[in-house]
Amino acid sequence: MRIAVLSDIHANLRALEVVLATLGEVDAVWHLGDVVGYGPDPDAVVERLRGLGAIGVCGNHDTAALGGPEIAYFNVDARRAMEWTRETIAPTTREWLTTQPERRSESDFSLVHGSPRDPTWEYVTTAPAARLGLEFVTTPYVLNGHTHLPLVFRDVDGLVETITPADGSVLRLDGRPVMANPGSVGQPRDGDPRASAMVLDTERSELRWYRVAYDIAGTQAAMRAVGLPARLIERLDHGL
Ligand SMILES: [Mn+2]
Repeated sequence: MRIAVLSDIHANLRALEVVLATLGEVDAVWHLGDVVGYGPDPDAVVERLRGLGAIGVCGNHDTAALGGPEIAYFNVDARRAMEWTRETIAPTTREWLTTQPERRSESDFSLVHGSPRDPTWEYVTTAPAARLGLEFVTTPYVLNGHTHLPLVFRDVDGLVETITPADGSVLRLDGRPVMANPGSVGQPRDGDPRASAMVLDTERSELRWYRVAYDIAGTQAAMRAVGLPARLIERLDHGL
């Protein structure tokens, strides 16, 4: 099976469509949360994922969109965008978001937004944090998002190594514990404004990363049209 692994789409439909076209034929779509928030197309993105039969987990922006207390911890721009998201989303979007669990496991893979220890909030950016997360699950592999950074931690005989995947990078899954982050479809933060995504090939036991250029100006125009914060619009140019 070829499985698209998408995280932090953040209501960016243009980025999502180009990513799906680039990844090509897939047998399944797994998402790692933060489907909505920041971006201008929450209903259309959820509709698209629903149509694809995507399964996944909720992120902190998804639970905030449902009225959760997470919004209190957002910065001023994220909060304004979330208030708009809450007012905008259709009942069907709300229903779909409600069905997304905090964590799920699919064969050898645990899916979470932040980390296995704290699916809602923990940002895994260091090897020690990854080690604690990997100890928390019974599957060899963890797929996570939240940081918006394509990043891999692999436990090599008790030493956790850090790998920063680029476009086209391939990681072979050989049984050693791995925590892998596809990066963000809708709001990359590693300085590369292109959408980031990953494909899991279960026959070959490998992960492959993709970076995909999309119509950033189109997303920015859509954000401007609904009055989303200027700083959120601008950061898409820089991938920050
Ligand atoms: Mn996010």
